[in-house]
Amino acid sequence: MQEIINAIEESAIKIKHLIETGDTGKSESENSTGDTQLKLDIQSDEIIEAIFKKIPSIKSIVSEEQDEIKNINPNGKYLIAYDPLDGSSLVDVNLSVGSIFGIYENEFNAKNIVASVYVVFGPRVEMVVTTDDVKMYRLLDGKFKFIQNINLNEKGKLNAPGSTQNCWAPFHKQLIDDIFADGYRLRYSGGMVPDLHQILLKGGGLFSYPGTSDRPKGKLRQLFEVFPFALAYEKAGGDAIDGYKRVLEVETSHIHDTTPCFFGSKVEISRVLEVYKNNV
Ligand code: FDP
Repeated sequence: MQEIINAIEESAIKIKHLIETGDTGKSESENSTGDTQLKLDIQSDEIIEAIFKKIPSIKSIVSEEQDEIKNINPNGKYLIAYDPLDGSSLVDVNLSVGSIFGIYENEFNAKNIVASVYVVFGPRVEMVVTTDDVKMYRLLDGKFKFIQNINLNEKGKLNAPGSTQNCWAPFHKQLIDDIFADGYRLRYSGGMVPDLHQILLKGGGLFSYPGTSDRPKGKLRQLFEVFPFALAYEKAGGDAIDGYKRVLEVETSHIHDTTPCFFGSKVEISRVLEVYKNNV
């Protein structure tokens, strides 16, 4: 596992340089989910793939930017699903973005996730590694240094509601309105990595990306985005659900499947469950 973490550190240093100097324009192509790929998406993907290909313990990789799983080492132990540059459309306005990695064994599905890593590229570069606990590192003088363990409080103060309000179900809108009415503050940049990182570091709250009228299964991808953060939230003492159950119990039938998702501290997630159970 350590060689994978080292590889992610190496890729993060290269991607930081790419973000700082690269072209933020669109490419000619779309990814499997139908998003127009930016040149930065493709270049970040190439950086990570080239580094992962040198790691003997990696059996297979699959990127959000690609259609298929790539088998690298038949004797490798780990399978890695990654989103090379999540929120890449925010680079041109100089907001934070991130890379997300889900590390699996045997098969790409929630039951088999054994670790996750995300890197936040903001004013600082930080890497959060989840195994049995959640550890944050910061890039200082060219090296990642351990800063702190991350633990969520029982209840937080932030609310990050995703998607477009006119596509929300009425009961979901009511839930979000009620949370704000109770004094929660809006924190939503449109980048999943910094938005979830903020809630983790500020002690708690709720991030939601529900099923909507235009996307009944939500927008966020299970293997590349939802499961890696679900592991981090659970190990930090919070929860991650699809409205009804743990997202780490959601089945995957295709590598690019999406799922509605809610990440937060215990109190906020119980509140979501309470509302959703009456609205199946
Ligand atoms: P993006 O499409 O810019 O890559 O991964 C998808 C994502 O960003 C997340 O980072 C973010 O949380 C979400 O989309 C934002 O979607 P909405 O604008 O629909 O809320």
